[in-house]
Amino acid sequence: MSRNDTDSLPWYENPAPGTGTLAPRSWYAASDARRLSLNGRWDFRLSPAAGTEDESFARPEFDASAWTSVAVPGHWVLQGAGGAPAYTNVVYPFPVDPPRVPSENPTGDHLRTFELPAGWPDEGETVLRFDGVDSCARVWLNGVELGDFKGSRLPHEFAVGRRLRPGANVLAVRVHTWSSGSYLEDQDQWWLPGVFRDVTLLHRPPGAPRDFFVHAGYDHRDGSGTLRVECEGAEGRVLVPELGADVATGDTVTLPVEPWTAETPRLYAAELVTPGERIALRIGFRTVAVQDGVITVNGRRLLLRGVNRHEFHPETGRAVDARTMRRDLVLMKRHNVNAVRTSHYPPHPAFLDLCDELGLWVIDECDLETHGFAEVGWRGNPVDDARWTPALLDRAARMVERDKNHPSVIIWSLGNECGTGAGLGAMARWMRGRDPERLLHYEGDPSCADVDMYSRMYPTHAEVERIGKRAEEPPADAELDAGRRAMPFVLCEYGHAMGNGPGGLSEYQRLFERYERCQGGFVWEWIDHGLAHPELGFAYGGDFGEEPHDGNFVCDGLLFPDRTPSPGLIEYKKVIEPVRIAPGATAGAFTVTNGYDFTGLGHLEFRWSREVDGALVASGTLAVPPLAPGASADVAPDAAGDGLWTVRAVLADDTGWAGRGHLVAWGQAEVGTPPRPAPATGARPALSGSTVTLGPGVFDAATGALLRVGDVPVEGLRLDVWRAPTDNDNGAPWQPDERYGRLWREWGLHRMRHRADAVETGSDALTVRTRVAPAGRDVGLRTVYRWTAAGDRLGLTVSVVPEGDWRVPLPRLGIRFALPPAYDAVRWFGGGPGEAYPDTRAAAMLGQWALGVDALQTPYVRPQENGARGDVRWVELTGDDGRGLRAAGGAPFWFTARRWTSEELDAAEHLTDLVAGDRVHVGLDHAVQGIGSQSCGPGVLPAYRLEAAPAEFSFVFSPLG
Ligand code: IPT
Repeated sequence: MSRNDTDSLPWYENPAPGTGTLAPRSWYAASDARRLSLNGRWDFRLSPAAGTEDESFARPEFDASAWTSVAVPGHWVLQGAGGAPAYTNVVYPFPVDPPRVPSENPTGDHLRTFELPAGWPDEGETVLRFDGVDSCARVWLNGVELGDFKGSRLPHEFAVGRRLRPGANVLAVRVHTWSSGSYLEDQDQWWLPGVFRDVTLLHRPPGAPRDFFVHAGYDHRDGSGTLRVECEGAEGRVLVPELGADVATGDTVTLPVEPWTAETPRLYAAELVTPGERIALRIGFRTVAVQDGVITVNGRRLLLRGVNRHEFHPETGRAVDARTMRRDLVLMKRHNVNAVRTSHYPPHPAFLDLCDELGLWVIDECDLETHGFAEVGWRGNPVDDARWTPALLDRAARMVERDKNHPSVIIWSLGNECGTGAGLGAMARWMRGRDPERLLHYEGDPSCADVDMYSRMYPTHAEVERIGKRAEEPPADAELDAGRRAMPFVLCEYGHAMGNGPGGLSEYQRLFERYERCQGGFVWEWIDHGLAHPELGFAYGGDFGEEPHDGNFVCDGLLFPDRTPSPGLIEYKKVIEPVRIAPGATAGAFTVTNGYDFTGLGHLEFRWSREVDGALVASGTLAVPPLAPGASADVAPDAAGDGLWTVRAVLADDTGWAGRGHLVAWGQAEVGTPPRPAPATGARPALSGSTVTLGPGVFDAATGALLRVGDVPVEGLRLDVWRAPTDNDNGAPWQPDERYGRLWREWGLHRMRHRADAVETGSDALTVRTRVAPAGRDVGLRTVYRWTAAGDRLGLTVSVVPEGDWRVPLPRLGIRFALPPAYDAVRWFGGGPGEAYPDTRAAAMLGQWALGVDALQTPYVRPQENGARGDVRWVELTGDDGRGLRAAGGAPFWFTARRWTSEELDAAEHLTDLVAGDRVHVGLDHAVQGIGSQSCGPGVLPAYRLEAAPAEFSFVFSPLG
């Protein structure tokens, strides 16, 4: 690409950022200047290619009556207006030939006729603002071209001047799906063209500021705030009535204030008063720094308990309405999340207002990712090609200028996954120059040349620990090593929440708490990007026939697409809880630790309860002394006794994000010996015809198969090792070979065969000897079922001895059986109410729980193993008539119950493939393999691997009703 080449390219292929737009400035929600929203129905026409020179549609007299219409903000591909969404993660869906894009470049022409409201001022200027157009736009007003721009998730303004007319005006916008900007926007998400954020006409009165920059620092040593508002293009005063402050723009005032933190989002209502405009401000005083290798705010170390948030709505894509934005933040706050990385682009500007108000630390990330160049050895990477630098600087400026007045934003991020290059350095220099009061982040450059923190995605626990000790492997260059080793450390992405999981969050959290340098991280990611689909429920990559695509890798969130929290979010809430309540040294006592970074525990109320056999026997409130951040105290309820003690920390008052009583943190202790099932031995098996009866059990005499427990028919009870591999079992294609989903199938664990070797009727037991082994392999599990009984109790002890050279862990080890479909009411004592696996069990609270079989299922967008309950002592499955089966464990166990088999679950690609059969399939597991995070991260930690090893476990069954 030579200079002349790019000059001769059409505007949308030229790497230059645009023409005709105004310099960027800050976004604000309210002022007394007039504004007119141009959101609504727009006339729309889709053309298959960008090449058309026909611009007649932009002329005011153009007749668009034959066109269709779309909603703005919106993506036309989600509105039945032609075309379809397409998903790729890393790979560009077009040839990598920057800055050229395909001729097949679906082009949306948009038209909007609007009435200029009466009294719209003549004097001053009027600007037309686009908050987001994907991927580029060329704009005409009343037939006169205003200019063009790229930078999908960034604002662009034009001065409309005399082109605006009283009465009717016609705005024409041409949008191409692909542009040179697409090379800079290779984020892992759906490709969704359209005018997807607001379009607004804004009056700029004479004497109004062109822009302003609020500097509001906090000095934790003396409790003072320092305020200075730089104002460009006008002079004025800043009024902060609550502080009695009235200060000229440009002047500095220092006065006692309450600081802003994510825990205490103290905002002062203020006003910027200039001759032409009064602008409402909300000022938060805080100071961000790196001190002694640690990120601090207001002098204190931060622990980021974060999530990566893409903008997503299952119906409207990246056009996210205000209610949904607030909902996201309320859900985050309710789940103890204190930080958001706006992956991988600046969000809708109003989102940051909400972060200021509700209290979240924000890493604001620039709209920049060139990951697809990794597929071609990073050849031609725009961040390493000076011809793209103006576009990079334009993006940096549009983000920083737009968002610079938000106290919540403490870190700017250059972008995501761009490799390395001088363009990034240029962005960083500009950002530092413009805003030295915030920190810089970028993960993709291991030298950390441009940034203030060492950031990584998906490292193992072991590596995080080494980094925590500042003892990581040094990079080749000693100088770089010294620089980086002195830096604080964050995980910009970890805990890949794809499908069931992520596992191992607790272990990361312990590292963040242990090592000062490890300042937490951001789980990948907030929400599944499953698009609502009439036949499939939620669609993922490939469901619209696109090629290439990356399948369900787009569904890797802590929320399901409809924003229901997944078990991953419930687990994360518990793992990052800001108060630790742990069993204390003496029975019934608890150690309470304040894990907040800034506040005491005064906003919480502590409530205790004691349960025996699932019944509440006593409860009360617990007096916890004032505790500074990091401090602990031992406290004991004013009562004693055996049973299950639970202490809950709940909100003492209503907040902007949850009401009084909302559960923030909890801890439990079991005091005394938990009851164990009475033994079931002594009864004598009796042969009669083709069956053997043993206590309530009736067996097939020839095969030893259990047929009934009392009146309850039981089918197919046998050893089970298979589970429908989770996304984390399957791992990502680029992961090391220890990808169990694949290995398990290679080893044939999905097709185990059961050979009966002996059925022995003894004096007090029925013993069935078997060998369970995969077809095509020479490994096996010698499995002996020993049945005993006493009264109405039927005991089963299963012993398993592996044979051969097992080189893979087992998915699970337990028994399965099927019950009639009516036995679908489940009650259990154990962990609950939600799903748990060995490395995702922090949130499982001990207690007695009841749920229907259908409610036990977790609706992962791509069906997979789910719904296990852990630490179970007993479980009962009953029908409406109260009849059913109870199973108690010799030791705590795991159970699942579903209306389909693991094989059917495995075969399903979408939830709509799961069809309820005429059985309830029950799994009672002695042990299960952990979950890990290998769909894009480390696998299962060794402690949670279920190795094939000799095992023995037992259950006692009894009929109910
Ligand atoms: C990393 C990306 O930054 C993120 O956008 C997303 O794709 C995530 O992974 C996986 O879901 S990049 C990955 C190849 C490490």
